Amino acid sequence: MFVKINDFAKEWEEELKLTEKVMGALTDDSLSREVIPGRRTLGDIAWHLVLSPHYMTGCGLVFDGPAGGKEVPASAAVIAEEYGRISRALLEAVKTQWSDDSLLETVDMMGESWANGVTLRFTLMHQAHHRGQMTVLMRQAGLRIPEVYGQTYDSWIEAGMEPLK
Ligand code: NI
Repeated sequence: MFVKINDFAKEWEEELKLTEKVMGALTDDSLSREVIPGRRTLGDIAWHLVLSPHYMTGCGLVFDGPAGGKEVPASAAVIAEEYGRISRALLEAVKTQWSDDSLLETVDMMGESWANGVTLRFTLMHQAHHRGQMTVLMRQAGLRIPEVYGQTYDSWIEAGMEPLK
């Protein structure tokens, strides 16, 4: 869990930039790529990452949700733009509305009592989880994957190196 606002802020700033790189590589056509037929699409997962920071309002933070509500936009650019806005709105709300003590306060989350610092950690990990799902679907959709935590197949090739298997 996070016990210092500053620690969360530093990690979230880095992570939101990685997520923005992934969101920025989406195309409108790729949004309909499904995990398996009839299940979540790449657009659904991307929009889930736009919606989910707003769940932190359940812990008492106040900031606007994404424009358009739960409906997944048809435009990859709109999804990327809304992600950038809401991820920074969450950061700003945490920095201006909470103190380090707020991170120790508990709130009922999914039937359990969670400290706000735990919920922030969950939010960060949850984003990384779905971002990983996105990069697989993006590769399957023929898109170039940006580097997230290391080099990609394409960047190995461009560096004149043998891609790792
Ligand atoms: Ni989720």
